[in-house]
Amino acid sequence: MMRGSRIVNCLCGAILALTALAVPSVLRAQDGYDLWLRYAPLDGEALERLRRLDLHPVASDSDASDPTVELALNELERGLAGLQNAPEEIPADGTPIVLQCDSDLPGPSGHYAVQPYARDSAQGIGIWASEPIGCLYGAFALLRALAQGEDPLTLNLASAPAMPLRMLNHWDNPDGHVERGYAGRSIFDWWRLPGHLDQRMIDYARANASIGINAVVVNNVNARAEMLEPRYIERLARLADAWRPYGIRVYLSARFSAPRDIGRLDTADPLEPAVRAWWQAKADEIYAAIPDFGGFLVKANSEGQPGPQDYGRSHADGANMLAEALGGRGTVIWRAFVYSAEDDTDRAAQAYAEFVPLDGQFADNVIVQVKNGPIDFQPREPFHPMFGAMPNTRLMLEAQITKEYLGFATHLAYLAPMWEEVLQSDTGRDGTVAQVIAPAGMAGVANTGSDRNWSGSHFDQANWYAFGRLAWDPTLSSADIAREWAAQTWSREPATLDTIESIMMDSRQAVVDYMTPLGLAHLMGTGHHYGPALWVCDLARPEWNPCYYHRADAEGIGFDRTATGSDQLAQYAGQVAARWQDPATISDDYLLWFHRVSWQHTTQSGRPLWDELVYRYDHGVSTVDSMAARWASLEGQIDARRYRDVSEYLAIQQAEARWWRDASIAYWQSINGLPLPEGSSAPAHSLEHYQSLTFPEAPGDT
Ligand code: BDP
Repeated sequence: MMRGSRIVNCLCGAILALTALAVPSVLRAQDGYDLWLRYAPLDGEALERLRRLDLHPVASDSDASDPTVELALNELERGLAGLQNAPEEIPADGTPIVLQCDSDLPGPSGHYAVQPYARDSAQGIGIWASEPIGCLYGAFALLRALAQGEDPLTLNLASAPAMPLRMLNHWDNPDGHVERGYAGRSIFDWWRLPGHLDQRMIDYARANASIGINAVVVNNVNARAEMLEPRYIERLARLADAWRPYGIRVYLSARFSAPRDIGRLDTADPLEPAVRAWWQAKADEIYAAIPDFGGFLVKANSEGQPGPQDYGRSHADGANMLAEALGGRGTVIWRAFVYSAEDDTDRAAQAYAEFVPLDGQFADNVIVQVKNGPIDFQPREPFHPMFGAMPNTRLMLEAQITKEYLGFATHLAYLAPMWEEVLQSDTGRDGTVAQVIAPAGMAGVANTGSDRNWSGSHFDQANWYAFGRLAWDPTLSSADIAREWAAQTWSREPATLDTIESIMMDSRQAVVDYMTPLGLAHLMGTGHHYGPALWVCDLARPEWNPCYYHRADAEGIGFDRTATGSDQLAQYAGQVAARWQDPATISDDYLLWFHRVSWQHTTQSGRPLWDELVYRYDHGVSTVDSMAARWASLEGQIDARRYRDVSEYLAIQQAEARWWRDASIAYWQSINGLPLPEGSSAPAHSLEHYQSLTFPEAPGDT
């Protein structure tokens, strides 16, 4: 680095420092685009320390020309400059951050160690990895720690991903509509690709790499066959090239009937040689353009999608046919989210019934992807009974980052506590869910869109972040993740962080309480899933109706999944089932999920069910009020624009929590005729009013 440029640096630094005096850095205008990668200037001792050390990244000769190592160096420069409020220039001397990316450090792909070292009289920080991507992850880990004000000379960060696939599933259609998307249009601009690559595609890859995400399915599981046509393969190749240095492999959702839809065959039967040959040729064509193509994600024989059962074949027949086409080059991810139009058994039992008998029949490069719970991404579900029940099949967890059933982007709901709950669940068979999925991975249905802040709300960025962090290390606590995210995204001020963390940690249970307390599920509006619709009972298929799930009448409420009902409880290991077997002892969280009880049933709180239900609704509403009040206490601590964005969304959430509470209570009272418990206020409107509301403009529909 030339001295001359240092002098210029110093002048620039002085100008920036003056600006910083005028507006404290924490209050400078933010629009959310930078996500958790703001690298906002440090202050006090943490800033002094960094300036004293004068850190500068260098790579060993053998690594220097690798594009991923170059990204790591650039990121360190950018981060250090931001944190020190200094221009992005490499100092001539100072303390080196030495990247050694071809070391013999043992561990799975992506692992790294970040530690200070002393050699002779020189000291430095080392980032050790056995491949470039480990160095990039290590660089992000170092910056994450520095951004939280930590001392680089006392750091000892050694980490390895807990599972190989840390994946986002985009439910984005090629026309730009995002199914269940609440953040605008798709971020993938197929129209201008491959000629033009939007900068957002780089910023997106960088954000993913910063949290260890290494796989992206770019299109909706309700897939269009045209995504497999040459013109899309060419566009996907441009994305794959751009994302490769960030360690991200691209995947496609494949429509099972593609050989018929676009291949001019008259069948898609997986045992038909012409069909097998078509997929083989398609796979070869994709690999010619994208040598590290990840593979196919398939939704088959589910909600009207085509699949092998259309030809009397099994899920294993279908998955194995595609697995053979990919060969050792890629993976088939076959979704277990199935329930049948003809099957009138409990929907919660159907995936297990279809898949568990197939255990051991799937090819080695097939992974079966299972949603966290047995129904469908509800605010709270028990873990899916398939976890632990297929010891000879690799199972992957599917979580929904986009909040289809938790208030869209306008409700603040931090989802990590929900994922923590499922990951830590003991299956009673093969360890915890986190242990069961360790050989495969985790997929999250993405919440990104064209909105400037990416996720539709500032706080929904935390769900993207937490998903990546938990997929990397499912033993992290949701509270710790909330705090580290908030420190990078909002402010490092401890009192502000306490407040933000407390809001986040209360938020998911609040949604459960005002929407679907005590184990209730699927009471949302038809189609768009916005708002309460508990009364809907006339849709063609029984399991599309809220009344199918709550089963309320004058006597009682809840779904009996014990031996006297659907017996779905028997799909769990004995010790797990035993915990949920008895309505007198089961946790209130799962009561109405597994049991049908009278309105007078005594709950764990000691209150009768009806009183407890109303108590929970009230509690959900008052928690949101308190979240809004806590946020209001931060005025002046947070930059004005984001402060206002969040305040306005919280006001929407306050109103909608009341709407959920009031509509629900009005409906239950129309069924049970019971008076409200003492001190609880009557719904603001009549049941008919709530039933009359329609929302043609609700986003994200199918
Ligand atoms: C449901 C969504 C629907 C998805 C489906 C799935 O409402 O849009 O297609 O999940 O996961 O929750 O396939």
